[in-house]
Amino acid sequence: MPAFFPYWVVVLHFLNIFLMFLLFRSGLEVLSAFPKLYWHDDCPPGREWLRLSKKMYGADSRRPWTSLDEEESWSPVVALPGRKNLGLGRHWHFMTVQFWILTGAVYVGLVVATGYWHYLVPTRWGLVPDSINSIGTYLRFEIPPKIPGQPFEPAQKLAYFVVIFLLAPFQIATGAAMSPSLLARLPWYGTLFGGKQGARSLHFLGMCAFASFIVVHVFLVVVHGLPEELAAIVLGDAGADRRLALGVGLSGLLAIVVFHVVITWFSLRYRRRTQRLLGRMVDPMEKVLSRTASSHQAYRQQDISPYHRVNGYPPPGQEYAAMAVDDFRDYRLMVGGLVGRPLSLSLQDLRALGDQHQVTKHNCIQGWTAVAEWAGVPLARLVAEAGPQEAARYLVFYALDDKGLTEGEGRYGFFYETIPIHLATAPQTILALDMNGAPLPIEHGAPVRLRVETQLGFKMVKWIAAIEFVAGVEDIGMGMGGWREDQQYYARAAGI
Ligand SMILES: Nc1nc2c(c(=O)[nH]1)N[C@H]1C(S)=C(S)[C@@H](COP(=O)(O)O)O[C@H]1N2
Ligand SMILES: [Mo]
Repeated sequence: MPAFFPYWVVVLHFLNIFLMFLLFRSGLEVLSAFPKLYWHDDCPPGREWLRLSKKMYGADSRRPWTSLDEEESWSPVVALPGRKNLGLGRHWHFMTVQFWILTGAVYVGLVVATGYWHYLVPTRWGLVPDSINSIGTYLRFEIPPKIPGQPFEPAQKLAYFVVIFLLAPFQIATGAAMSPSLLARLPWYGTLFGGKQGARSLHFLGMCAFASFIVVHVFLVVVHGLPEELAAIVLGDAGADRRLALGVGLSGLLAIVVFHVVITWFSLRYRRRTQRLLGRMVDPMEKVLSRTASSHQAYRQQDISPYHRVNGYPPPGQEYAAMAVDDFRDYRLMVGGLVGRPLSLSLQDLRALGDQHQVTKHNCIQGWTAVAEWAGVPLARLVAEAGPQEAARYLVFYALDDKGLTEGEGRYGFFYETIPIHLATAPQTILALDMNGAPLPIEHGAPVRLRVETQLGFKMVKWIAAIEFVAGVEDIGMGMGGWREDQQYYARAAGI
């Protein structure tokens, strides 16, 4: 039998504290972008079971609003980095989660290899009544006895087991169930959790469970006798020098606090650098998911959401309004760049290129979802028609909405996004002309919008004016791969 607190437990326990706090704070940042929780993927305004925002927008509101208006600015004291930085919060979350899973895997590996699992894994049902007894003992303000020959009392062992072997995997599973690529590839996986909104809600409740565990855990460590317990978990030996243990323990906690202060400040001060640095660790993981996944969604007509949120205000100009009253008769989609055959296509030309229907689920990066039927031209047809040159690697979609005019908030420029050519030719990538059996409504992107069903919503450019084939995205806009990447520091990778 190993010592009760071998060094690897001490080290991994500390690493876990360090990573968990990063996950808590960055998770709250993600939540702040859509601080509402639902049990159904239709998620209409007003039907949320939890709303952490005072703002209310009705589905029937007369004042135009978009989902970005629902975003809240949370303090950097609670959220990482705070102040409406969804893109950077996601970066921190996805960077950290890789290390957290690795830490967990190493821990479980060692727990199994060393036989430490005897202390953590219940091997007889009697542990349950014993745990209830233990809790009763605590409620009489006494400390229950340890299991003979083991470091923990029964309720403690059971709680650790539940947290390590049930709650942690549950958080990973519900987290994965929010990835649009994964959901597009394996829609059944989402249904295990009641859809993406179910997964969001459960992921949030899982976080609450983790937080409650930590509070009770710390409280009971104090109750059990802080000096010895601290010596045990900091130095691996309950009999070790207490002052040393206190010193090391406090230094560890202080180091975590200082680290958080520094990265929060850095993230807010140097947003572009943070986006690039963390992107280097997040993009490869996203690539693995996004590369292998292609969308095969086939929801039924009755799954179509009665209410579909809007993100992005329509183009405000006279020119667009004039085109719209004319049912876009004068509209032309320009296709150019590194192609053999530049094109200029009217809506009629586009309709002649194909008519693909699909009922799919939209995943906005903020967290909301909605199911709709989209119909239009497979983008692969248009790519074939234009004949990309050897050097063409990305497609740029230029839109008609100037965000400086429609949104402000210090952001400016016409909306655009890029996608790699392999996504352009994916089976459910279409230029949509119709939504739910009618021509695209203005707010959803009339006359033409992109649908790339493995990606987050921000890639699906509405009000498309032109498509350009390019070798790289560095020279487009600010070079980060799209307007939201440039201006809101989102990841270019949009499969998670
Ligand atoms: N031109 C343009 N396209 C855009 C946006 C925008 O602001 N402008 N917002 C994007 C985002 S973030 C999302 S979630 C979807 C929303 O599509 P919907 O309004 O049809 O629901 O459009 C995307 N396409
Ligand atoms: Mo979005």
